[in-house]
Amino acid sequence: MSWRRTNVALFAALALAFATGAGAVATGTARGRWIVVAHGVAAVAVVLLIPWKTRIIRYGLRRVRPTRWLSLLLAALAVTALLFGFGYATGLVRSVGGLPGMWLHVAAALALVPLLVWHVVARRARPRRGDLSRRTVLRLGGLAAAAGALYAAADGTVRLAGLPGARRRFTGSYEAGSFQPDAMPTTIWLDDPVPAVDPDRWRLSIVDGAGRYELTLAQLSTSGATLPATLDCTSGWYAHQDWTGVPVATLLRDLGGARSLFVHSVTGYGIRFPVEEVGGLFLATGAGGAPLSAGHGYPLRLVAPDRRGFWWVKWVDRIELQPVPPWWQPPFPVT
Ligand SMILES: Nc1nc2c(c(=O)[nH]1)N[C@H]1C(S)=C(S)[C@@H](COP(=O)(O)O)O[C@H]1N2
Ligand SMILES: [Mo]
Repeated sequence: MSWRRTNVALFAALALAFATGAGAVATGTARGRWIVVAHGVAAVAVVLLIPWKTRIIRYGLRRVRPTRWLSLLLAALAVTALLFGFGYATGLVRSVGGLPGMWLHVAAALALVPLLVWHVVARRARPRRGDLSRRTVLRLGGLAAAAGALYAAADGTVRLAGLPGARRRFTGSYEAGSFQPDAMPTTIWLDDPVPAVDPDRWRLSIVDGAGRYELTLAQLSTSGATLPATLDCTSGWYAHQDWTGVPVATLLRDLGGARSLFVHSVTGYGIRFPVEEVGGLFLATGAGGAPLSAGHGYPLRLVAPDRRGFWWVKWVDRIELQPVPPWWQPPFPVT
């Protein structure tokens, strides 16, 4: 492959890997399975391009540019992201020094984005006539086909060899502590502290079309409804639990033309749901027949089936119907 085509193909593969990676983190239903597969195929395409890119890099290093260290750092981060990605996907390397491999994978990928943008701008090549030629399209198609075939072969090998990677959920997560809430990891999205909530003073505020009212923990605990649902954290683990608590819809007296439901935590964390989803939401006071632990959201946490873990707000103290449109919720919460 020519240098130009190699660089264009590599950029396309990296851009696809980034987009599908973000998509994989957002998806919580089996319909999103193809995003995770496309992420793997894009990663294999990057690997296939390494021999060609290596030649370009060797040549480029003959010119002594002060910025070459940035380019080399970019290459190192890309290789790091690939290694942790494949390590996690196969199950061969699931953590390093106590840090989840998925977390390291995402950290390396996010760190390389600004460097990649700089690199593409600083070393840009002007588009040429032949860039969209039949030959280029055929080459790119060939690369995509090869990457797809190699991905399928690698996936089959992981299954045949019985590697841990074969037991992942469609999101890429590994099972951890199903039906044993005490064995389930506790995860904080960014920087929340685990709050000490005084159950006697704690109240759930409900704001709906009919106004505001409050419930005590004792009042919420009488329901005894249960809901089996799977918590799937974007850091790469999932757990099935039988949650006990109250369906959110039974607490809302009047939707009053609201467009979203804001679920607020004692810590200040909060998530906004489209009002169409309130029928599936559940507020849990317990899991596995016992009250929630402090780490898992005592006294009350949200259960949002088909949504990834960061939507499952812990230590909930207020649910509020609002006229605010649901897209006001960023795809990944910022705090
Ligand atoms: N208030 C609050 N709720 C939160 C979080 C948080 O940081 N703060 N983390 C979320 C994330 S990322 C996940 S995966 C789940 C983890 O739930 P667990 O700790 O009970 O396993 O809680 C979610 N709810
Ligand atoms: Mo999470």
